[in-house]
Amino acid sequence: MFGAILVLTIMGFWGANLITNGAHAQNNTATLALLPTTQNASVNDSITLDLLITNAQTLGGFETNVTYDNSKLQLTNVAIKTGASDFIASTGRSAGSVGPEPTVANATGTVRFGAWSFGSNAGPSGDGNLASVTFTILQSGTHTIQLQNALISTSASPPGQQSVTTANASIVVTDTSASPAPSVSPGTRMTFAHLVLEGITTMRNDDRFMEFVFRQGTTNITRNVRMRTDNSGIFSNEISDPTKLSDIPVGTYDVLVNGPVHLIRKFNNITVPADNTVLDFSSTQLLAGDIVDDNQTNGNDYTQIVNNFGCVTGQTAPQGKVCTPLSADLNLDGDVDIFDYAFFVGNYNLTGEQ
Ligand SMILES: [Ca+2]
Ligand SMILES: [Ca+2]
Ligand SMILES: [Ca+2]
Repeated sequence: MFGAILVLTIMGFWGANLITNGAHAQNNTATLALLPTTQNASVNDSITLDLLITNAQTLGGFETNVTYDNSKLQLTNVAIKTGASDFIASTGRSAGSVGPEPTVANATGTVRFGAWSFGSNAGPSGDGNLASVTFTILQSGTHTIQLQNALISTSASPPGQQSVTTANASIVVTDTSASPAPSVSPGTRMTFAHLVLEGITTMRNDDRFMEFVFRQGTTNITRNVRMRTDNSGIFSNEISDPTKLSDIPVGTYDVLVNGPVHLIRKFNNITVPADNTVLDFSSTQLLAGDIVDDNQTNGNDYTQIVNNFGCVTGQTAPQGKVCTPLSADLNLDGDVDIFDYAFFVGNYNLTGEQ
């Protein structure tokens, strides 16, 4: 009885609030996406998509529509992840599900479902898997599956609402019955990375590209991954680029990580598993100062600090200074000041790992 009342209360809260789906993504905005974004299949195949949230902030609950062409796809299962080890309950909260009704869904081509949680602990922040959705393919062609009217509530009491955008709004399923099957299935694995940069312990506004080199013997696999910070300054894959690391073959690597103005740091014996995972490089920060990217901090980098010193994004350059590019902003906070200088001096004349 208590559970039923709570569900009605939370659904009432959701229903009473404006939908912010589709808003411009900001750093306090969560993202919902169905992954993988593309996959190949044949008629009568069963395909499963994972519903992933990124940048959740004290997640309390979620609800979303999944909309599809019911002449081409039939919904066969929605598995909402509310177990004690699942993301929504991972801080010790109890979770339950809302919906779905697959029979109704296949009559209309839309299914709505979600989950709620309660407990004394704050809900989880960061990225996690919320549900999986399985379809049987009825017809060949390209099929689009969309997320619509998504709502995210926080675990605060009373619950707050976190804005949400559905970045990957469409999934293309290409029928391959008329062409040879690819020798390697794309699979549904999701591989993420976390890393920290010196001097950054809070959120930054801009996404940054990080270079990862996965090395086995003399073979290097290089990926440039768009990443963004959470509230603690930990960088994670930006959701518009979620699969950049997901095709790294399973195995053990030495991984070299290069930041935008940083010396390379090498992490040895990193295992890439077949399952969804986060490769955690956040135990050791990348050192700042390699402005001219040659994996050394020397006089060339210092010259750029001097050129940029006193510059602030959006403001007129101080006399005698050159503010474009503002590449000496070592802590990525939009200016070049004594803090950037201090990081540089502390790391002067170093060479990164290789
Ligand atoms: Ca570098
Ligand atoms: Ca340099
Ligand atoms: Ca700065």
